[in-house]
Amino acid sequence: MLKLYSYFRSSASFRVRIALGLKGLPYEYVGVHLLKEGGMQLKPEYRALNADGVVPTLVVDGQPLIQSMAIIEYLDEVHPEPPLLPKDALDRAIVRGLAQEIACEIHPLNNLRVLKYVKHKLGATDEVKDAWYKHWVEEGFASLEVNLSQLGRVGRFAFGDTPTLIDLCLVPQVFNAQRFNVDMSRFPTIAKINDACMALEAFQKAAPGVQPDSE
Ligand SMILES: N[C@@H](CCC(=O)N[C@@H](CS)C(=O)NCC(=O)O)C(=O)O
Repeated sequence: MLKLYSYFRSSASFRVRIALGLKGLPYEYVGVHLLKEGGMQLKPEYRALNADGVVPTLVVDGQPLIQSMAIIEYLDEVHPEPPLLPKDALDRAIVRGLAQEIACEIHPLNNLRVLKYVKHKLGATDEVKDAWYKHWVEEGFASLEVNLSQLGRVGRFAFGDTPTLIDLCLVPQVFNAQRFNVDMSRFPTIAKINDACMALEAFQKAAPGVQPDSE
């Protein structure tokens, strides 16, 4: 009953794929090519599901759900095991805050439509566009690295010894950072958490390289 509209390289889709994998939920994968024909996400058929023209969209029994963080929280509420948020309200706020450092502070600045605007409307060269991308990842990762260390709750994963919403956001953002040659040795805590996550099957199966629409 679950249908995921996704693009293999989309980090927001990657987050949801990890959640589905950790929860062991089967789903139908529908590839939405973000580049072909100017972007299939901008076609009226897709915008009828998600007016923003972005992936992912998860259709649950015919109801489209948008926004990866809301989708993940929905999945966590309906399928509580394994939990992706801590039980304690204060801990939950901490986890949401660190996850949102990635989802709200880094990712929106580097989204495809932002990069397209910077390049095609503002006339940035590829070098300038890539510098823009790296700048916001490096600035965001620098803050996240400090926050994770100061908080002192890093275990095997970002918050303790089981994956949480933070890890679901961190791994796809590291994947993107590596594509843009960000030097991850500057962020040893984030790099270590990424390695621990990528040892898990749910993260491996959600990775861009093994999706049905992977190129
Ligand atoms: N805040 C949204 C972001 C979704 C988003 O920006 N998705 C990107 C791929 S990671 C996208 O579809 N971009 C298409 C575009 O910019 O044209 C979420 O978390 O679901």
